[in-house]
Amino acid sequence: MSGDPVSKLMGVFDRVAENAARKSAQMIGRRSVLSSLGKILVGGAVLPMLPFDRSARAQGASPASEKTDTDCDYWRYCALDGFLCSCCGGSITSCPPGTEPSTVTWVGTCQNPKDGKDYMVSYNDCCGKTTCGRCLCNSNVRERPGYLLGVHNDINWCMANQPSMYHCTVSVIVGVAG
Ligand code: ABN
Repeated sequence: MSGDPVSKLMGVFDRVAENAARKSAQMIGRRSVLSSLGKILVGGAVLPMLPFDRSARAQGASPASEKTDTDCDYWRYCALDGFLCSCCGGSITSCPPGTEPSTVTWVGTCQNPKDGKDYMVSYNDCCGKTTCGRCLCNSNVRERPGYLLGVHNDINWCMANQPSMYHCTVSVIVGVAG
């Protein structure tokens, strides 16, 4: 070994590294390294094959039953064609101030996902102001053509009111199927 300080220092590093390598080789052993490597390889191959939940719920989407009364796909709006009164200063069952419910109406039958029951829903238009313009929904479950007026939703049901201006639509449960 040469006598300059840098070479001496490098020699010390070499010896420390060599000793550490020898010690770890004595303690760990080739078999244990191979077995750990094997576990990592098998785990990496099996993990992607495990089943996991790909549903919308698992990805954080709210289920249909959690829709609110300002969402068009809220269950009670299954046969509604019009503006939601819940978005227009009223609520799901009450007309906004300055308007009144239509005296004639149309009905739909919608299933509540929470209890699985079918409910008869009366869609009353609220009359007396110009159209609200917010939350336009158009769902037509079991809707029938215009000659079956009671189950046709594409009509201004304010026609029998005075004034007959259409503003928005409420959804009132009027019955439940046995
Ligand atoms: N029943 C809601 C509505 C009002 C006016 C025109 C079409 C539909």
